[in-house]
Amino acid sequence: MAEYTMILTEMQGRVAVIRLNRPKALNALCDQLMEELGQALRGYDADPGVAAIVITGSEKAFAAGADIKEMQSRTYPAVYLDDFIGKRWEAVTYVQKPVIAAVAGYALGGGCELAMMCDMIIAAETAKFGQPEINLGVIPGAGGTQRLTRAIGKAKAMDLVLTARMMDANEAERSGLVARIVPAADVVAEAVKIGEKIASLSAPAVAMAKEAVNRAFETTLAEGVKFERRAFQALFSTEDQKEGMAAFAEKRPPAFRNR
Ligand code: CO8
Repeated sequence: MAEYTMILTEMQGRVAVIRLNRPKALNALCDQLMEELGQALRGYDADPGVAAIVITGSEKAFAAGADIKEMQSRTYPAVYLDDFIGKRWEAVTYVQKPVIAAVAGYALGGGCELAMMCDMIIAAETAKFGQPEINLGVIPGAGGTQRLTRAIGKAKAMDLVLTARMMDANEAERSGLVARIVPAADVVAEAVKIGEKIASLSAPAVAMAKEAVNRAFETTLAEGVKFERRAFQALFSTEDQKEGMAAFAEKRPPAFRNR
């Protein structure tokens, strides 16, 4: 197992939990933290013992954004040549297994963007979401203007991005950003429970379901529906489809074998 200094990792059954761990900086997402997160995500995605991944932070902050102190002196040529954001930040979007963000406290700027790159957000009652980059003389740079707008619509996205206003968990749930709200003490347990449910299902079906839903963000309705139909049809080539349907007919729980 790799040595990490800015994240903590543990397995809970077949669910991998990655905890962002820079408490003194409210989990500000510096380059090293993002490198470590990417490495952990790639490792878990390749590990057949892992069915789902949870990313969480601390009670006070999921992440208070990209590391402002690390960014402040950067120049355009430097961020351009380094592909700042691209390489390091998009690792989570390449993961085939479901990734669940368990958010307590602040999810601001790059922290909100990281949560939105995950497949689902479970929020503690204490969660606060925002894109306050405008206060710093910049704009969201890791997909915030795009993913937030698709998730909650133009009216609220403009409100947040132009004014730096934060949204609490209730507003985020009402607006469609968040799947569930739970008491702060339960946020990781709830996300792990979802991961465990996923672990009991057929991995090829889970991966295709995730890919198909994500396709809705990338393409037209007609293309998305066509993609879904092909994926649905392809699943008839799996043993798990035969098992799942036989188990239903025989009134017994299915025993999926991920093939
Ligand atoms: N970067 C660096 N350090 C931070 C950050 C951050 N984003 N957020 C907090 N910290 C540090 C503080 O500087 C402070 O450190 P120190 O004790 O050494 O002074 C420590 O964390 C605790 O913070 P506060 O004392 O400010 O704690 P409060 O409880 O008073 O306030 C807040 C909490 C409201 C969350 C406040 O810290 C805050 O406003 N933070 C900044 C939020 C922000 O602007 N986020 C957006 C950052 S820009 C961004 O994310 C761009 C994304 C672009 C894509 C990604 C590219 C890599």
